[in-house]
Amino acid sequence: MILLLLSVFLSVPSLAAAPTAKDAATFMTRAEASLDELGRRSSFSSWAQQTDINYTTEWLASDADRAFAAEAAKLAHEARRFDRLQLPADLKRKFLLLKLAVDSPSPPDLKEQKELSDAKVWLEGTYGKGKYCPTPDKCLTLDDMEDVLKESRDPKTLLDLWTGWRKISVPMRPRYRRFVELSNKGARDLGFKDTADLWRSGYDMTPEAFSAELDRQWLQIKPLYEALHAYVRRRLTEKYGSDVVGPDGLIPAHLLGNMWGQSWENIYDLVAPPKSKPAFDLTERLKAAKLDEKTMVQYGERFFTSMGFDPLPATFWERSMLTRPRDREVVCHASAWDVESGQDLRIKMCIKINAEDFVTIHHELGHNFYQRAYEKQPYFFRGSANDGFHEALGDTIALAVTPEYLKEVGLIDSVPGPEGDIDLLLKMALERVAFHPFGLLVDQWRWGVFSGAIAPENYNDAWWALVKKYQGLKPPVARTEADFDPGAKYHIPGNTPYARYFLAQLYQFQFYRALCRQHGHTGPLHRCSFYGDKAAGKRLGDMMAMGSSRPWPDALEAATGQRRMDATAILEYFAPLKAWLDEQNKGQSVGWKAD
Ligand code: X8Z
Ligand code: ZN
Repeated sequence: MILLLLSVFLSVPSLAAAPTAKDAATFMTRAEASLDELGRRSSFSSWAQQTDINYTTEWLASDADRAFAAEAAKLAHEARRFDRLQLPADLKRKFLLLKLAVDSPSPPDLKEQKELSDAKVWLEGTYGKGKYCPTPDKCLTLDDMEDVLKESRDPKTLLDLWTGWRKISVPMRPRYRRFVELSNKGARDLGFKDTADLWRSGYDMTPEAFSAELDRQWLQIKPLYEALHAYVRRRLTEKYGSDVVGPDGLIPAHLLGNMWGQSWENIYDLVAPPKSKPAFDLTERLKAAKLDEKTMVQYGERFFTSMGFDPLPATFWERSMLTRPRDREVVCHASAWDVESGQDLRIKMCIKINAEDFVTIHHELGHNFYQRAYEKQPYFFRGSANDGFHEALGDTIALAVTPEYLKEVGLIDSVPGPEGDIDLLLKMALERVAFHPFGLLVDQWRWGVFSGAIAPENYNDAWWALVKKYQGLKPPVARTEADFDPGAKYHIPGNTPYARYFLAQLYQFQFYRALCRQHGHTGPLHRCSFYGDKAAGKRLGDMMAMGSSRPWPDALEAATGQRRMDATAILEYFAPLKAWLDEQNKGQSVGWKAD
């Protein structure tokens, strides 16, 4: 009798408070529809703001950002009632992705939500508008300065630009500090320890395991980086004199041809193997071929279409921003957009005709082709397996931009023989191996900032301690806490997580090696191109179409047969260079004083 009563009681819907898996699925359908709609508005507003920074577009972008973030937080709260249910794996995954939907989550208070979105938009806009004015009538944009950094070998000029650019971030400090507080409030409200805990929760393992995994990978690559660092340090000392590099072994950060010392390919001429005669200079070849910004992008597109991907839509060419407009302020830092779920793909870039931007174009198009590949997935699965996959895709293609490929498409006349291998590998190492420690340290800093391990009073010191530890670089002049040097790197004011680029460095070589093996390439790995290989395209495309529907090891396996992140592909690629560097470094000190 009691049992009977109980079952009658439980079957009355209004009293049966416990939700079912079906309720959870219905809730999720509504949540996806709502975020899809608000996300679209936010993307359009953000595009308008980043391609024309002014009071009105900033207002609109902030408003749409707040609306999206507030809705995501509200839904994540409501979703808690399904926490204890046994749900099918894909639905469970969507609930996790809902909690991770916003990188700087909304605090509960409306006023603070607005303050957070305003701070975000202001920080990014301040970076975008940033200029250094050496004289009152002459102001330089970042891209103006980058042109000089690439070419100039005058330490005074380099130092002036290096310090000049870092003036733009000084006013960011108080607002960044407040941004961190508000974002952490939002993260805690969702049940995370802080924003760093949230950021590290998107990798199908615990945040602690994720950090440990990155450290492990770095240890594998570190000897290669240190060999490159020691070699470059010696050559820079030869060029600039023995007082340039002190007894600590650290390289001054302004001499590396890049504003952040994150990649060093622009000083290739200074460090090229002594007797080598490089077969070609891609920048010079691109200029000689009279390429303009659009044709540069078309070369990139053609690589993808040769592998069987559909051409970019006509709207890509109509709506992308390929050059810096003269009549308005914009955020020039390159990005790829999917404002309308795979239908309206665009890039935003201030393209220069040079080798560095040729690679960046492939990088950005990788994002676009990825976005289109997963467009049919439900809202929460329209993403990559983890954020490192998105960053790796275009870089994988750029690895296949070999001399053999460049000859095939008519950009160079002859392919250097095996005697050119070290030159080619050194160039590539300056571009990619030099990047590893930077890829790691940016979020080491941010995780510390969000967790409170790095106090606001130490923002700058902590940054330079990490640069020293990982990159073995030092600021060319004394820095103080009146500076805010992290803010002079886009991803800090732009609030873009950075560990993704470190992951991408590993994944791209794993993808590349797997595609080369499938392609039947024998010979040294760095001479492999899969231009025109539709089977390689299908292999990548199948993985891309999975979106974020499966844990990342499943996606990695689909593309490579491997389920783990693995540095052996990079080490294999650079093995001949490592042997050469070790030979060059014989009898020289390698590494630097840690403190
Ligand atoms: O920010 C980017 C891309 C856009 S996702 C241009 N990259 C990082 C950087 O510039 O710092 C690509 C390499 C690393
Ligand atoms: Zn990217």
